[in-house]
Amino acid sequence: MPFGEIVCGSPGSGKSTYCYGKYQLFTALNRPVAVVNLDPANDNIPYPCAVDISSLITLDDVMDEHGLGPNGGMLYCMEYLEANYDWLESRLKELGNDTYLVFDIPGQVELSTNHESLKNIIAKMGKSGIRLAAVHLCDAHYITDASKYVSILLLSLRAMLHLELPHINVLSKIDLVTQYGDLDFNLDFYTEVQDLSYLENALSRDNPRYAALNMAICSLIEDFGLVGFETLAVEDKHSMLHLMRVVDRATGCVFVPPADAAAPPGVVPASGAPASSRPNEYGLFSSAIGPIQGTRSDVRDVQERWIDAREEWDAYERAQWRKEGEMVRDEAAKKSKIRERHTV
Ligand SMILES: Nc1nc2c(ncn2[C@@H]2O[C@H](COP(=O)(O)OP(=O)(O)OP(=O)(O)O)[C@@H](O)[C@H]2O)c(=O)[nH]1
Ligand SMILES: [Mg+2]
Repeated sequence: MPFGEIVCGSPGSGKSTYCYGKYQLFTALNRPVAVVNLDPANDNIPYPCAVDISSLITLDDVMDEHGLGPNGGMLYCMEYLEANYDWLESRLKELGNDTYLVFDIPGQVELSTNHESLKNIIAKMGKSGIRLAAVHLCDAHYITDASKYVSILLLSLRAMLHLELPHINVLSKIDLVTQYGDLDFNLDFYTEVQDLSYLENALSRDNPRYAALNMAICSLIEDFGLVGFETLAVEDKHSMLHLMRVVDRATGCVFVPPADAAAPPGVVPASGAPASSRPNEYGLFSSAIGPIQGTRSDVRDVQERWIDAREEWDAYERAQWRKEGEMVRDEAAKKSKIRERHTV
């Protein structure tokens, strides 16, 4: 049964970059992965694209032919894809059952909040046995302003209610959050979405006219307790690994490598038994079983890494990379010396 994720979110929230990061991470872990581009406006696709909507329909053609602007054209493309779902289905089938599918979705928020086509396409994929989760990216800089934070809470809730998938909201580009000013609270306040009444002061300060309305929205969101956030810094492998575990758990995906799979670089096999009959040791990072542990699995860790002690961590990581680089260089020099000795 194929598993996968729908990567949605507002324009520029980091969807395509995350899809590429996921592709690189899975490739490093020897997990078969394919990225499907469903954004007909994606001109510079950063990742190797297994299926591209542009081979079915392009935004430029739609705009020329039907006299539509870019937004209307985008909706038309999604409706066209829905009407021609067979095209997508046959391409997904070619990728096989074991390939993890990552769908890069256009940034128009109506696609994930009120337009029907994406939802219908997802329902059709569900019927063909694909188990999907929605990963909804919101730019983390919105949490630096209380009223903008309220709007991403609402947007996330709308996307959850509309898409009806296991849903993970993510504050993306968390590494940049300090550039937009100080946070009124610790990061866990924003990710756990509890005690929103504390926002009252900030809301009255930033947007006094609608403070009461904003507070009413907050209490509604709090009452239902559906919205929460993970965090993401796409260049940070710990952050990517943590999010991968969260998504795997949401879809129920447990990755077991095939018996003849090579271990990812640096992994030492513990026994001679075939991988399929051992505990999932190569896929430790990939397992949806057990509590989610590891670096950056605690939001206080993320707070320390990107907000409280960012510079110290940057310096530490630079030193680690330098050390790793030196080790690789020494290893390569040793190998070339041995080769030279053998050739003499
Ligand atoms: N610092 C930082 N920059 C990021 C991160 N993720 C994405 N970006 C940058 O954000 C910008 C937008 O990223 P995209 O991946 O194109 O965003 P998108 O959501 O696909 O945009 P649209 O397809 O236009 O909706 C790019 O310049 C990325 O390099 C991140 O985790 N950290
Ligand atoms: Mg994109």
